[in-house]
Amino acid sequence: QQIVADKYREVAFKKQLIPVSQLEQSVLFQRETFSLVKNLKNSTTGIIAEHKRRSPSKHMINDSLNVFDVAKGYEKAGVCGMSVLTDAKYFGGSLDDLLLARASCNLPLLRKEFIIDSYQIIEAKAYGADVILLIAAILTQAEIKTFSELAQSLNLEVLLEVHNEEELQKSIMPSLDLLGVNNRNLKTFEVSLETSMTLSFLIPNEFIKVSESGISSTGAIQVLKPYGFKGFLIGENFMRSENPGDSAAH
Ligand code: IGP
Repeated sequence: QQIVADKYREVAFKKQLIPVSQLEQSVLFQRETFSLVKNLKNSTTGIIAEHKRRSPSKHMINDSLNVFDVAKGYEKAGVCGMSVLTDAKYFGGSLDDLLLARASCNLPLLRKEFIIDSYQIIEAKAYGADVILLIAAILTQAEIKTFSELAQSLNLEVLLEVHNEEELQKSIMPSLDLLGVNNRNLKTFEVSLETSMTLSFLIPNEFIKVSESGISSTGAIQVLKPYGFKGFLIGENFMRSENPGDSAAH
């Protein structure tokens, strides 16, 4: 909840600095977006590879890499999409990271952010994202509806993240594209792949199922596939490597 409070302040400040009208005029805002859904449907591996320098649970992961190279490496490895953390305070990311990733590759890019305001969705597109993340734990049903419909109108895809059944039940709506189960409990930081397995049965088939966090082996992917998961969001496991693209390639 501290993160959410920080985000409200951050957005209020940014709105004054760069108004929406200015974001909407940017070249990237006008471009055609890439589809993560399409890539995942056509893939046998389903990997969404993340750029993450650090996290509140693991502190430093890897600070010595250049996003541009990481994005190139992931693209070369043939992943379906890339996730870029843009939160500075807790994850050491930035919108510049997103811009650099956009300049470096043609992968669908997910803006990994705590979205609590429409402004961040316009911003996501203006900085090169194709997909936005909405976290059910921090949003009301009405907010999920407003934000996902806005994203849809901008041709951005929506990955909605849940961690339990209650979050899932309140969130299911047609304006979502991908449903992600976060195996990490954001309050305790505990990770369990069981979360994905249990919730998989409750996710309607029209959504692409994504399993997020704590996936550290191809074995884990093989375990999750029979539960209908098409996407696997992996951060730390790749970022610990000196060359994340090489890790993502096996
Ligand atoms: C990646 P991991 O355990 O492979 O590094 O996890 C990703 O799932 C994780 O970074 C994440 C996240 C989030 C980060 C999932 N949901 C919400 C910040 C906010």
